Amino acid sequence: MRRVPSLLLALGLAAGVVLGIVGAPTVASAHDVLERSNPSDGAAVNTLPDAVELSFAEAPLAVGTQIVVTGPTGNVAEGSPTIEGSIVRQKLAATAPGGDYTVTYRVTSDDGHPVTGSFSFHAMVGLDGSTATAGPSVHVRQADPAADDSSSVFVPVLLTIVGTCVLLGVGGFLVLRSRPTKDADRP
Ligand SMILES: [Cu+2]
Repeated sequence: MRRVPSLLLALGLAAGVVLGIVGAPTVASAHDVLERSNPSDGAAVNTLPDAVELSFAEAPLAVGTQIVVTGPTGNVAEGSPTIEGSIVRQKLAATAPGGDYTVTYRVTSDDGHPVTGSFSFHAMVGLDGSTATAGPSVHVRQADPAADDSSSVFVPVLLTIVGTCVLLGVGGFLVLRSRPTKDADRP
């Protein structure tokens, strides 16, 4: 009798491990992450471009896109962002001055989940022709956009635990059900 539960335990663990391995890359690749931007994070550019561009790993969905570009005079994003393939473009107001800028974005990943993050850059000369009154401040690199995926790590772990529990439960049930027959067989 002892061999049956340990065999089931081994099967349950094996199935759980397989679920965990198969589940992990699927979940991790589900979210669009910011791959590059123009200007890039921490960059000091001579002239403020008339738009910021965010390049994602995959094309975000058209819904729920928000880009806020905050500079010395507040938000200078003008109009709605446009999506062309995996690139999200946000036009900037012609009145935007030189200085430090922080871009905060929110896009909808192709699995429907929101992806948010931010990055900063410095522009010496603004679109209004003004020169930044101060040099670039220290740019603290923003948290990795992929850090949003930290909660996803728990999904494969959960799958492993749940998979093991379900298989052990089913196995235990079968063992209990077969017990009277086996006991009756014994002299
Ligand atoms: Cu998702």
